[in-house]
Amino acid sequence: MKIAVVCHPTYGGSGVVATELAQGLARSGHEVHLVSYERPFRYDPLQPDIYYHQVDVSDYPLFRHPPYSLNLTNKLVELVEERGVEVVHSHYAIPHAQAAWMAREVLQEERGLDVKLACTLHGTDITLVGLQHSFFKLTRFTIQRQDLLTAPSAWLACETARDFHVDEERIHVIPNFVDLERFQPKPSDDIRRRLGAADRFVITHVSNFRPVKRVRDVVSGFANLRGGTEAVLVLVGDGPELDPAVELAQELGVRDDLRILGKMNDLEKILQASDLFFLPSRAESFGLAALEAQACGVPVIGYRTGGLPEVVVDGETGVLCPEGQDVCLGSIASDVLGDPTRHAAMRRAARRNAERFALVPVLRRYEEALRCLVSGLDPADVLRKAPA
Ligand code: GMT
Repeated sequence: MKIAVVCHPTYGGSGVVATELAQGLARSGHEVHLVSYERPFRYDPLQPDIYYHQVDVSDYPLFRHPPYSLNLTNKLVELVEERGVEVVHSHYAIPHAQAAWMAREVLQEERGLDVKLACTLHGTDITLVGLQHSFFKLTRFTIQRQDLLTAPSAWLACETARDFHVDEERIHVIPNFVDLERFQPKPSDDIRRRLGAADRFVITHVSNFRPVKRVRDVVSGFANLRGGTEAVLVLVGDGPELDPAVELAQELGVRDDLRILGKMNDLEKILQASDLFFLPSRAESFGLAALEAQACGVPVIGYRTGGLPEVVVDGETGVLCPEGQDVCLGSIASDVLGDPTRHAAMRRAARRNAERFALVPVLRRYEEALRCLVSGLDPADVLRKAPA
């Protein structure tokens, strides 16, 4: 197949899933065109058979806001006309589902070509941004017109069906996936030493530090560790909530226990050195970071919201507290870390749980669904049969 995969290049789960899927499809022999306005951060330019197309964003002085969606649409039209792309797979609806739909209109009208459209909804495109009045109607219209819609969790599929009036049967749940070779438990005394935690526990949070991640709860939860639990809090990633989180750490007297590492490519090294992972988001459609942590044998402490209960088995591979109860995050973390037998059992269960989301089987589900589209068949038939 000839597939265009469109994504945001920024530090975040949708870009990771899109890039790793594009690379996997290319390894399976498909011609894949990865399209974005910057090189996605997990993209490996040395991999053969994958073509990266950077969309030129018009900077004419008349435009205070460059019309990126139009440049992207034009690029997709070109890819179909010149490279014979058969299916456009958008990751994160806004503005990709709109651009793909416009490109198809142009191609049908001008050339009589029928490119297929697939869209993977990722989270805030549905739960936050797409619901904004200024986006809602166009988002609803264009997602309703995709030939294939997928969501990483049953929870997000349900939210989409309810808020965007899409028949829930039409939204197929294909979970996020993890490279179990890269993300695996490994002894990491050296990294622990470098974190100043040779004889302390390591609690880690990874995100793009946006309000939905509730990073202040990560810090207050950490500050609520009960007496005797000696730990450092490692923060990986960057975004608007980082500074307020550091200020809160200062106020709560735990600033010296923070290790602020910024954005990292070799995230697995930090996860392998971690004892617990904190992810108390307001609503996480899936929580790819929680999956990568579990693959490294790191139990997850978070809130029982969104799709996280589909990824973390409460009480076995981590603990999910009632939403907003940051005190619970700290006390549960102290309980787990204070009980080496329970902690070791959770570590093993976390790895086993992550094995349900291995890269290759998930990749095959996407591949079969896209193949159906291109052959004019209904992807629902193969997706219904495939294992959950
Ligand atoms: O940051 C991104 O790339 C998108 C982001 C979002 O804001 O929607 O992440 C989402 O997509 C990931 C991959 O499917 C999921 O694992 C994350 O849970 C999800 N984030 C949220 O729902 C907040």
